[in-house]
Amino acid sequence: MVDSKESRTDTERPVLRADRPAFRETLHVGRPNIGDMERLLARVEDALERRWLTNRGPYVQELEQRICEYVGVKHCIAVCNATIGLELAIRAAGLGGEVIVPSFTFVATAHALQWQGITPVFCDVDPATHNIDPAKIERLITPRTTGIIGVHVWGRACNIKALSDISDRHGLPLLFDAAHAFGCSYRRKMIGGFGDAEVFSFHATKFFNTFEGGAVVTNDDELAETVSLMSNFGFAGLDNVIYIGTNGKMCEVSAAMGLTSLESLDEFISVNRRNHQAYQRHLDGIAGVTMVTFDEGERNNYQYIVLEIDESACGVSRDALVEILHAQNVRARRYFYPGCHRMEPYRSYYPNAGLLLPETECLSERVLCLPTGTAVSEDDVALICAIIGTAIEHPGAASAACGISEDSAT
Ligand code: T4K
Repeated sequence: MVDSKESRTDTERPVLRADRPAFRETLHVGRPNIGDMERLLARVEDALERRWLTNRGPYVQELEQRICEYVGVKHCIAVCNATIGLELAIRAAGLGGEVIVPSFTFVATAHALQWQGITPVFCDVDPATHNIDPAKIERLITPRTTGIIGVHVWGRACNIKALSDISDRHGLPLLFDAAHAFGCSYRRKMIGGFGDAEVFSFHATKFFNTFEGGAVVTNDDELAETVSLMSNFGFAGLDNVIYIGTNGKMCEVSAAMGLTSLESLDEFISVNRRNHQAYQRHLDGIAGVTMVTFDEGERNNYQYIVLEIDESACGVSRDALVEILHAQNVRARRYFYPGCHRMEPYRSYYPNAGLLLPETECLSERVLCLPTGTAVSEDDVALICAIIGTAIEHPGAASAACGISEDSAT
């Protein structure tokens, strides 16, 4: 990080050089937020003294209770990560055959199906929301369809009403990959209680983290019971296994981190919101750069700073901009490039899937994510935006100065 005095001077329009990046230390998308370390270490010490380290220990139970209260949902099953959480929810909801999902998501959403021999049927997204487009779902329903999974991309809720109507009309279970959406709401109700179940991620890169972790949340008693049993090998009491299961349990140290992170949740959100507003201010008016915004009437966690780069309007491609930012030690990310349908095994199974996914294809060529969170200051944001400004005003010079070939500048 540059010191604040230097960054203020530089932000007017920094001179970009490959041998002296604007940031001395790399800025990452997904740098973990850490709460009160002393409280965390005290909890870890307690767990060690108790010698109760996993298998739904007291911290896990407390975290589950706190999440139920925060989200306003009946059941929370804490799990070791959201990918396993999705697999559990999918299996417990009885999905098989084909399931309709967006391709514009982290590959875990599709893998959680394919891992169990279920075919993900990719649906295009609405370019305005980046979420699955309800208007394109029904044409994908076949006799083999057993469910729909919506993804609340960037924490912005799917069109839950439209998805629920489709699910009701066709008698299809509806799940949500809510990996991005802890702390967010839809129509003033916290995400977590919609559909048959929702799955949060508490991975280190999420604004609220348990190192690795996640949770399946639901208001359905039976589904909750099944997920809970399946997450513990299917054990329903000592020596009595009643389902196929896996080991999806969260451990006590992760839950200790979760309880500690929860105590700083408001602070994490307010820093993210501050940074989001700073990005908006600094990027305002740069032609060809559009920032994903959030409905201020809803609760948001603002954990993703997402830009869409329109090369025809700004003269620089998204990929060239990413290269320039990387050369300046800003590790911008191209989530979710190139889309699940262009990753294995899906691109081999469905080589022509892109024909039905024009919005996904277009979006995955335009989107980039920038660093935020408690490791990123407002001065950092100003400097990142100034780098983007320079790159767009002088693309050739910026690329050359960053040691990037002229060809990749556009
Ligand atoms: N569904 C959706 C829609 C998701 O986005 C995700 C995960 C899932 C499901 C599955 O959830 P989990 O099973 O993970 O709970 C990262 C995260 O690993 C992944 O959790 C997240 N989405 C995805 C969007 O981003 P990568 O492959 O980009 O991670 P990686 O290792 O490149 O880390 C990202 C950046 O974070 C790096 O530049 C460095 C920084 N970082 C990372 C870690 C782990 C740190 O500074 N400290 C750290 O400890 O996937």
